[in-house]
Amino acid sequence: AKTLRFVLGDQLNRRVSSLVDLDDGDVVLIVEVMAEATYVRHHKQKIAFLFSAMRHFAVELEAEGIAVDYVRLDDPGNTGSFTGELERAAARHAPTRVVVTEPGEWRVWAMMQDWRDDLAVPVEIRDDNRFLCPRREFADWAGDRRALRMETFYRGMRRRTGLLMDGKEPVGGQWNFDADNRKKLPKNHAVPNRLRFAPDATTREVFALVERHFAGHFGDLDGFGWPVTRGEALDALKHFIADGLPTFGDYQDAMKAGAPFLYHALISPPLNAGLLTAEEVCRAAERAYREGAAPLHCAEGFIRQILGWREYVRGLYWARMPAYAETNALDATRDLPWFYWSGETEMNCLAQVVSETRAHAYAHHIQRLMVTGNFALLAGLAPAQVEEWYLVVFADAYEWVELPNVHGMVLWADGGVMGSKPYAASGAYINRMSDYCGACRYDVAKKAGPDACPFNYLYWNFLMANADRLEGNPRLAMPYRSLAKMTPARKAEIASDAASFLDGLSADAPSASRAIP
Ligand code: FAD
Ligand code: DLZ
Ligand code: SF4
Repeated sequence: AKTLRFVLGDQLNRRVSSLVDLDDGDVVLIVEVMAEATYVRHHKQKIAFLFSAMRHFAVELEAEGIAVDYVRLDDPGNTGSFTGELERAAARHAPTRVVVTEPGEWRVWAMMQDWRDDLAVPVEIRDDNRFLCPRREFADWAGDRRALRMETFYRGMRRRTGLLMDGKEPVGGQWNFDADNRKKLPKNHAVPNRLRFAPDATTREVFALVERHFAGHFGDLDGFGWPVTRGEALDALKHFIADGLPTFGDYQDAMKAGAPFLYHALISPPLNAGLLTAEEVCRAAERAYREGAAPLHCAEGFIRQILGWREYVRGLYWARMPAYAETNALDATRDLPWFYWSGETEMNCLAQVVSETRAHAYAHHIQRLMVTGNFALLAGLAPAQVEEWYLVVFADAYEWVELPNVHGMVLWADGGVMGSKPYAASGAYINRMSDYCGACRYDVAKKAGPDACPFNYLYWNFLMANADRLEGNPRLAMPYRSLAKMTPARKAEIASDAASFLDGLSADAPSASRAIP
C-alpha cells in the first residue's frame, strides 16, 4: 500500500504529523504553485524564503532515502494550484490513500474538504502537531464566550507544559514580568550585529525565479538573510538565546532608526514554516534561564510571546473563523494610503517602518502594532485592506497569525474578542519608545496646526469619532475624562486638523508605473 503524503510549504518538519508513520514505498509530495504565491502579492522575500526552504527540505528527505515528488513552479504541466497538483500526483503514483496535515489557513482548509469529496482515493487530514494547543482544546476552552483573554489561556499553557513552573507555582512567584520590559534604548546604546544567513546556491536560484515571475511584487531581495534549512534555523535560535535573549525583555518595545532587529529573535519565518517548533524554542529559552544565562523577565517575556500569544491567536483564528474576518466593529472604510507601499510620507516613524519592511520583509512587534497599526486604527483604514497589506509585506505572514493580530489587536474590528481595548496612542508613545521624532518634519510636542504630529490630533479625533462605541469601555475611562474636559473650540480644532490631514491622504500611486499592489 502506497501513501501519498502531501506536505505544504509551511509544514517543513520531519516530525510533522503527515510524515510520522512514513513507510517504504510512500511518496512525499511538495509543490510550488502559482495560486499560493499570488493569493496575495507576497513580498519577494517571503516567496524566496519559502521556495528555498521547500527545496532544501526535499533534498534533506531524499538524503534519508525518502521518495520525494517535488514540483517546481516552472515545471511543464504545473496546474498552478494545490488541488490540481494533488490530482496530477494521485494519477502519477496511484496511491491507496493521501495523508496531509491540516493547513494553517481557512482558505486551504476549505480546499481540503473538497479533496475528501472529489479525489478518487481516501484523504486523511491529521491534526497540526506544530502547535502546542490542538484546535479542539482551544475551542473547548473558548466555548461560545464573546471575549477571550490571552492571560488566562497563557497560564493554562504554562501549567500544562510545565514551562517556567515550580510545581504548581510560576517560577519567581509571578506569571508576568511585563513591567520590566518597557525600556527605551539609551542614547548611545550599541546594538549588536545579528546573525544573518547569506543566500546559498538554492536561494540564489530561487531569487532568479522570483524576479522572473514576481518582479512587480513589493519588496527587495538584496537584504535577504533568513535561515532556509533546519540547521540554519537552529543556528539562528542558538544565536538568539545566547546574544539576544538576555537583553530581549528590556528593549522589547524599543524602536531605533536603522536598527530593525534590535534584540528580537528573528525566528518567525522559520518557526511558521516548520523549520523550528514552538516547543523547542520555548524549552531553549527556559533552559537559558535555569542555567543562569538569561534573567527571568527576559525568558518569561519571550516564552509568553510564543506559548501565550502565538498559540492564542492561532486557537482564536480556528475557533472563530470564517465569521471572524467579516466584522468591522468601528465601521472603518478609508482606503489604505499609498505610502504603506512607497514609504513616501513625511511622518518619519511610518517612513522608517515601511522602508525597513521593504528591505527585510520584517518589522518587529511594536513597529507593527504602534506605528503602521496605530496609524491604521486612528485613520480608520478599511480592515480588509490593512489585513491584505500585513499578509503581503512580512515573511512570517499567514492568515492564522496575521488576522487576529490585525483585525483584533490593532484595528479592534472584532469589537473586543481579542483584546479589551484598542491600542490607540498619540505621538508621545512613539517618542518615548523610539528616536524617530527627532528627525521628523512634524513636532511631536505640538498638539494642533500643520506642524503638529498627526498622531496627536488623530488620537483625540479617533476617540471623539468612536465615542458611542468606546466611551463606556472602563480601560478608556481616563482619556474620555480628559476629552470631556476639553472646550468645544478645542474639539473643533482637533476635528478640523484631522479632517484636513486625512483628506490629504491618497490611495493612489503618484505615477502608474509604480503599481506595487
Ligand atoms: P520576537 O519579538 O523575538 O518574538 C518571538 C516570537 O514570539 C515570534 O517569532 C512569534 O512567533 C511570537 N510572537 C510574538 N508576538 C506574537 C503575536 N502577537 N502573535 C503571534 N506570535 C507572536 N507574527 C507572525 O508570525 N506573522 C504575522 O503575520 C504577524 N502579524 C502581525 C501583525 C501585527 C499587526 C502585529 C502587532 C503582530 C504580528 N505578528 C505576526 C506578531 C509579531 O509581530 C511577530 O511574530 C514578530 O515580530 C516576529 O519577529 P521575531 O521572531 O523577531 O519575534
Ligand atoms: C505562502 C506560500 C507560497 C508563497 N507558496 C507556496 C507554494 O508554492 N507551495 C506551498 O505548498 N505552499 C506555499 N505557501 C504556503 C501556503 O500558502 C500555506 O501552506 C497555506 O497558506 C496554509 O497555511
Ligand atoms: Fe511619527 Fe509624530 Fe514622531 Fe513624526 S513626530 S516620527 S509622525 S510620532
